[in-house]
Amino acid sequence: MNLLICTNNSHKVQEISGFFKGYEIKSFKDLAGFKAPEETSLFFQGNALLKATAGYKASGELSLADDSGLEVYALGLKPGVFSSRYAGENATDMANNEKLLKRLKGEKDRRARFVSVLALVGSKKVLVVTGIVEGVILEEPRGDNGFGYDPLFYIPELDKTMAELTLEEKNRISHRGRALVKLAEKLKSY
Ligand code: ITT
Repeated sequence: MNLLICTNNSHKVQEISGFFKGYEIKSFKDLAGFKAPEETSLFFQGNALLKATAGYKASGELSLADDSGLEVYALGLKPGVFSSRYAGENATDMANNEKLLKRLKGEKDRRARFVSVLALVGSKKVLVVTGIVEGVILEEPRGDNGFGYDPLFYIPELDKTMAELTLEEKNRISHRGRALVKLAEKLKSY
């Protein structure tokens, strides 16, 4: 069975692949000449469906997209769908993290959550699931694993940031991991 993971983010491919043992995995990077669609929706669901639908049209294979982001309560749930572009188009993770720390300077309420919406598009039907993990934004980064805002995202129950977790540990508690568990359940009767 083939699965197209509709992303250009190699970290997402790594995290998602672990849930699809036995599948032949490809991503957008394997589709010659393919250009990922612009993420024009203001909702995770909308962008996940845009990416999964574009992947399915281009490949004809079962296509799974993740649209995800960080929602910070004191910032009115920003950066949200703009998480990867917070410090500008093509911003680096470091620039995004620096902007976040600047925006939260002096802020006492540092609660935040990661949200992942997965959309699966295939010949039979469309599945959409959501996963969430709650945490707190630290004042300084900690840890080298993961990507994006992981070094700033502290999980009190584990006394670790997301970037201090192994891939397996992150998948067990992360927004994406939680959404993938829900998707696996739905896939049983796909
Ligand atoms: P694709 O659109 O190609 O999948 P992307 O990284 O641009 O790749 P999104 O548009 O869904 O993906 O943006 C997600 C951003 O949210 C991501 O770049 C990070 O800044 C942040 N993010 C999402 N999940 C994260 C995670 O597990 N750890 C840290 N940051 C995360």
